[in-house]
Amino acid sequence: MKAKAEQLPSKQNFSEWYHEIIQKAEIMDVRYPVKGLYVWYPFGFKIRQLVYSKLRELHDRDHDEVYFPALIPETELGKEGQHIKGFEDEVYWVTHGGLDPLDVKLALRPTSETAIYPIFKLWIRSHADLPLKIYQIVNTFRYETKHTRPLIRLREITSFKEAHTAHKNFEEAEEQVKEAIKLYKEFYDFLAIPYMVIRRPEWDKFPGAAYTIAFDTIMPDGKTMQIGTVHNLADNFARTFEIEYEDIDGEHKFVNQTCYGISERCIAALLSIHGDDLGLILPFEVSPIQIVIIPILYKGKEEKVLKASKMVLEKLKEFRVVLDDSEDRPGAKYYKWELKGVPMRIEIGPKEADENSVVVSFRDEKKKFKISMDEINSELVLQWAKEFKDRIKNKAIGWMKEKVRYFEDLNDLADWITKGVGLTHLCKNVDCGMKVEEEVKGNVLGWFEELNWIDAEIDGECIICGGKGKLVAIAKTY
Ligand code: P5A
Repeated sequence: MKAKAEQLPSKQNFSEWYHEIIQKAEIMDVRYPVKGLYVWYPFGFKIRQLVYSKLRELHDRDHDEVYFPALIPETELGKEGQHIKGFEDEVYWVTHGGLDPLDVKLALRPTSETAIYPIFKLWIRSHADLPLKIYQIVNTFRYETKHTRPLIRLREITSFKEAHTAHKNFEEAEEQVKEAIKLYKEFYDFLAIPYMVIRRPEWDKFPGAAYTIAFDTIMPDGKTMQIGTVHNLADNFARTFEIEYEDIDGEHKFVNQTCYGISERCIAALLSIHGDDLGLILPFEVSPIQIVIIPILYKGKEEKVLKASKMVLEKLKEFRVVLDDSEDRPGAKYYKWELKGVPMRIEIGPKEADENSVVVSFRDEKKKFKISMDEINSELVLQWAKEFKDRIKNKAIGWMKEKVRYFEDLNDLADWITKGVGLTHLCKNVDCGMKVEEEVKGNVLGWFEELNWIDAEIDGECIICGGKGKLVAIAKTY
């Protein structure tokens, strides 16, 4: 299982860098013999576990976790017209049980609306059953025809977190959309990943939704990646699946629903945005190893240095700490743990052992500093962890700001989106949207819901018709 310790390609060649880091840092084994399916290595799986336990914690505040089956009868999957139209090209079908053809074909879930909502019909009787908020973290299957890539475009999405909610009316569903956006913001802030919150245009919303709001981030090559979506389904699915409740006044009404999802693309973004030419850079909270202690061993002084190292290990045992007392040279040890993204390193040589001190450095900085061993405690480590996250977040925002530019000229916009994200103003007319996509050969991500780190005017003239427009992002996308 040992990955080769050769140098990584520079992150400037992002595609190669990504391909290599996924394997060298032992995130995924890409040798599984089915296209678009990959194997999680133990190290990658630990990152997944840490990231997803945060996602669970956030949902557990006011959602219940459930599990629905992976197989969906064709009769249910096909019920909602828009939904099936959106997914029919992507569904894997189970047609046989052994040698017997099945009476009703079964779809491997591409997402679970049509598995869950027939059961919502049974669970929801009265207004007292609402709101209903559930989620599951499961695998889903999509027969993707665009270029597949580990964590980014999968045919088996192994970590599909999908939440589904039902409410009394459209307004309450709309409130839930806002809640879900808040939840996703908290999640991505936790990972120090900058995002844009964008309302998708009509032609790019989730099949069956009234509207879709997406989280997009910018990858190192300037292309954007959708790292989560929140959909207001209104009563579209409720009408199809007859999900009704009895209101206080005895009247029967359809529920209004929302759903929102995040996949392991959140991990792809985490690795890609923070990593550098030396390897991964992981925030303290989601790093399988948070601190590495490296004893610098000289002949005759080993015992003292190891004793001091073990003392530090003991002091920090509440964290995920490794004392690397292997035979490797210090340089090889630095290389190994840098590649794995370990945020903090503590070195102890004979001099430090004598002085009762240690040398501390962080994965994102070149500088080292000395500190007395007595000063090290968990409060200080957590303070360092917070400062570390602030630094990598600010660095990511600073970098992304440079990748976003405003344009009033179509040719300039077309040139730029081969390198980054273009901003311009666009009206809501579908023809204008189609025209701009055609002219610049990119995607209209949609209209900004909020600007956070983006510096531009919300209102302006539509770049196509000159009418009243709002700020949009246009980009090449993953
Ligand atoms: C919301 C949850 C849904 O499926 N149903 C339940 C809704 N939305 S979605 O936009 O189609 O998908 C949610 C997010 O999943 C990621 N994603 C993928 N990740 C990896 N490989 C894929 N093939 C893939 N397809 C979608 C996107 O981040 C998307 O926003």
